[in-house]
Amino acid sequence: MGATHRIAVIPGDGIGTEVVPAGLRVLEAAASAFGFRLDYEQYDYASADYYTKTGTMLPDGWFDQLNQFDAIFFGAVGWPDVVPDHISLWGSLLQFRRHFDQYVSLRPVKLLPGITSPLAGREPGDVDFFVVRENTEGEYSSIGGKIFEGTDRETVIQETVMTRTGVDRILKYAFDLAQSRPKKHLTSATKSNGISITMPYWDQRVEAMAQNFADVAVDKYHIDILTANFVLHPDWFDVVVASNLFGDILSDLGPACTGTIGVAPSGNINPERKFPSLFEPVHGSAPDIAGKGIANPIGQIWSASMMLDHLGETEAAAAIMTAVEDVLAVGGDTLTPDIGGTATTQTLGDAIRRQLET
Ligand code: GGG
Repeated sequence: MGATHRIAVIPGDGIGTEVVPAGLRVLEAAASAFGFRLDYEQYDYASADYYTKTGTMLPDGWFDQLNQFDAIFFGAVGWPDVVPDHISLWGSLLQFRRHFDQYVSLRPVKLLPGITSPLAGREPGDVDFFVVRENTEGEYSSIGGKIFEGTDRETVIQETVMTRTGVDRILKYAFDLAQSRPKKHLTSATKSNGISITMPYWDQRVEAMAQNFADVAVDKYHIDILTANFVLHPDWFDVVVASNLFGDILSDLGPACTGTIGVAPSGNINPERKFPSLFEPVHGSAPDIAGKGIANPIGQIWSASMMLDHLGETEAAAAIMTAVEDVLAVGGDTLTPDIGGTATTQTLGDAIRRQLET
């Protein structure tokens, strides 16, 4: 038997509770096919149900509890009928990202076989890039305040935070990734004509970092035209690096251009491995389809593959993606409605698990 990996499982809210079991069944199949062990512990916190019971999203001691694990396998958070979104997000996922210093959000964007892109004429291979999102600072800051509340002069302010350490380390990660890929092409997103202090600072740090990567071609775009080019020319991109907010937006738009956000995975990564990294689909809890059993499990299963890759189980990680692509290429009855079928979450998840076992 190979290594044992300790995994904290947090399904969270809505379709998170439906796609996580599908991801776990695939992980189990990968572990037995490739001879390693997964020790899971499942937690009910970081959810609206937990908030209703306790008045808080996380228990005291969550940091020490989760810090014992090699990785965290997360579903989705958010149930606005019960907890305002900013409270559920700041009370859970953003705490994990900050306290475990998961400063890289790595989000692959790839057109998979059997999925029709809404962009005419695109084939698998045409769209295959990464969004690297800064994950611990930037526009997601809690610095600000409200004055003159309830009057005509009511004023709200929220600051963007960019530190040299924070900007340089995400740029270094993105440049390293670009250098490791055949195209060696990095695109940086800002809005440095309108946001006149933090964004030009990001641009300056890109220029400084580029000096260390002479073989990486660098493009800088303003976010507005960049989003247009995601739709018009997704084949232009290789590694796209952006601040917390812009990276979040780009990593929903990218997968939408490849047919569905339902397949999109992400890793919230602490590259130094000082703390556990967290793997979750890009999609949220999707209250509109939650409870119907029709959510696409591929974003969660692809996140499982990224988690195994991070844990050094590279063959198992690759085999999961081959199984996903094989099932999608056959198509038909096993696909969920978002990709043109009528199948349930469990049917598609089980088809991928069976493919992995063959
Ligand atoms: N699985 C992703 C998820 O639960 N997303 C909820 C959300 O609102 N995320 C915002 C963010 O990633 O910054």
